[in-house]
Parts: sequence; structure tokens; C-alpha cells
Amino acid sequence: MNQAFIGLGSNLGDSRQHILDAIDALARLPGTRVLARSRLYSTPPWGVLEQPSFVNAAVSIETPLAPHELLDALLTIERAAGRVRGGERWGPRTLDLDLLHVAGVTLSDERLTLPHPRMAERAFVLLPLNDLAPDLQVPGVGTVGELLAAVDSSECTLLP
Ligand code: PH2
Ligand code: MG
Ligand code: MG
Repeated sequence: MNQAFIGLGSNLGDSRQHILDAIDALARLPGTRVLARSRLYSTPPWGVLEQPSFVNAAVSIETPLAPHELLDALLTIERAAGRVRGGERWGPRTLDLDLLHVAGVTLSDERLTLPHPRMAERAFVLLPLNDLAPDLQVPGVGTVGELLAAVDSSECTLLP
């Protein structure tokens, strides 16, 4: 079994519902259990500023799927939520599921890099992840809690 952390984001359509539906879809993957779910956050857009704010969350799962199988499953769930690829990099999307970390795995190929190469700089990733795993070590850089303390999360708010 693999233990994995997945970051979820949406800023088109009913973003909260897209995120909740995606968590249900993750729980229905073969042999897979959702271990914990973060709270939901509203976060200012990063990368491309002229777009709606995002809803972001994170989950931890236990799954028999190997990292690349899990990646394929995430892309399938994104497509089911109406995600169209080929839009602007960092632009608006109905659903984004990012594989952030798989316990004990570091790898990099043309499809996948683990841990996620930019997670350490992004409040919208670290804030929900900190709900689940503040002590998680991001190899070479520190714990999630330490990294969160070093980024500006002042404009991120908890959704009711
Ligand atoms: N995702 C992006 C680009 N910018 N900004 C926020 N706040 N949250 C996101 O999930 C996000 C983003 C590309 O995946
Ligand atoms: Mg992303
Ligand atoms: Mg993505």
C-alpha cells in the first residue's frame, strides 16, 4: 500500500462541489481509502493573477495504486469534472488534482516528479496540507509546518 497526499484546487463553476465530488471519487478508486481531509480554503490566485480566487484542499489516501497509476486516475477524475487541458498555464480550471507526495518515494520523469517540485513555495498547497501533516518532511527543505511559516498565507481564508 502507498500513502499519498493530494492537493485539490478549483476556481471555475461550483468549486466547493467540484472538490467534494473529487474526494468522493478518490474514495471510490480500487482498494483506496481517504485517511484524512483538510478544511477548505479560499486562496488568491497564484501565477496568473487575473482570475477568480481558488478553493483549495488536501487529502491523504492509502492506495494500492502505484504513483503513475494514481496520476492516471487523478487525470480521469479531472476530466470527469469537465477539466479541459491545453488552457493557459496556471490559468483557471474546474478541477486540479496534484499528486504532492507519496511516502518513501522520490522520482522524476517526463510525467511526474515526487515530491511535487513547487509545493514548498505555495501557501495554497501548504495551508491545507498543514491540517493533515504539519510534521511531514519535504526532502531537503523542511517540514510542512516550517515551510508554511515561511510563506505569506495572510490572504488565504478558511471557508465556513
Ligand atoms: N493552481 C494553479 C495556479 N494557481 N492558485 C491558487 N490559489 N490555487 C491553485 O490551486 C492554483 C493557483 C495551477 O494548478
Ligand atoms: Mg496545480
Ligand atoms: Mg495539476
